Amino acid sequence: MVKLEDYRGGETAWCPGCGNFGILTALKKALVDLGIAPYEVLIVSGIGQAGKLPHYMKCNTFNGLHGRTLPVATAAKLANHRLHVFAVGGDGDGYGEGGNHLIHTIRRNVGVKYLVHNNQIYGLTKGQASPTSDLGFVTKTTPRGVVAPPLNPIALALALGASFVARSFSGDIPHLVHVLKEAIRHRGFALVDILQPCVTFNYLNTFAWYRKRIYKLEEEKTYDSADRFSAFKKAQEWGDRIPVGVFYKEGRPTFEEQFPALKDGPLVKQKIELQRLEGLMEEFT
Ligand SMILES: Cc1ncc(C[n+]2csc(CCOP(=O)(O)OP(=O)(O)O)c2C)c(N)n1
Ligand code: SF4
Ligand SMILES: [Mg+2]
Repeated sequence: MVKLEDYRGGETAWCPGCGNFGILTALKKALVDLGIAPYEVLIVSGIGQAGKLPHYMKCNTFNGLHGRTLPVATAAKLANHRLHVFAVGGDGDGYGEGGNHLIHTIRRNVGVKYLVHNNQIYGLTKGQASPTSDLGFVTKTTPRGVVAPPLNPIALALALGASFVARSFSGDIPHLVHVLKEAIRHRGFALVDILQPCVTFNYLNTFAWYRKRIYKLEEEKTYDSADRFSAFKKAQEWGDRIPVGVFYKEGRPTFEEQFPALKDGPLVKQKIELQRLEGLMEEFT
């Protein structure tokens, strides 16, 4: 039986009280609840405080360049589509530097689960405004306040035809575990935007600020997560009331399901014809 200790990784270097801890705990718990063992999991990350998460878990991990998690995760999923592949990163990493990759990974419906630690700031580089910083938010690089409106990741994903779009809060671990389990069970790409307070640099979007505003879509009896237009309407809410939960999900073919070469099993398990490989290598010499 899989246990939480099986996933225990290295010493953490996050600030005490950081919202990232809740995400680390919830991800391990969701995997254990679903009986998924560390050898079946790959976590890909780029650069940032969020990008350190794979260092703190014992499983397959890959730490690459800032904003480039999704191409790596896509390649890994195609090489071994039986693996549970996660991409994790910050709001800067995913919605700024890696924005272009997000668009095309959603469009392709690659079976990767994408966890965005959305602290509405660049944490690792000491507190510059990010694409999701609220209007008027003052930082060292925006001393008169942010003037561009924030990117809305939920609305963006819905508009691109994402097959699973959710938001949760790192201060509510049971809710986050529930949403992560839903995302893992979903076939295809899943975006989970996680509201993650940065206790050192984001003085505005604190745990208390979120707790006052958050409400759960699951508790709205009439909410239908199969209706993209209702989801789009909910995605516009931000400020006094902030919805969390699964905004939208639908079943549609995944990217990897459509490759004939993968029908015989994962590429990593298939027999390689060495002669063909040698021929290919020769072309590069
Ligand atoms: C190509 C590139 N550009 C910029 C940087 C500098 N840099 C490192 S982390 C970071 C922002 C991190 O913010 P975010 O992705 O929100 O992660 P957080 O630290 O908040 O978790 C930046 C700009 C870099 N390492 N590589
Ligand atoms: S700077 Fe912010 S995001 Fe980074 S570890 Fe500290 S509290 Fe967390
Ligand atoms: Mg950030």
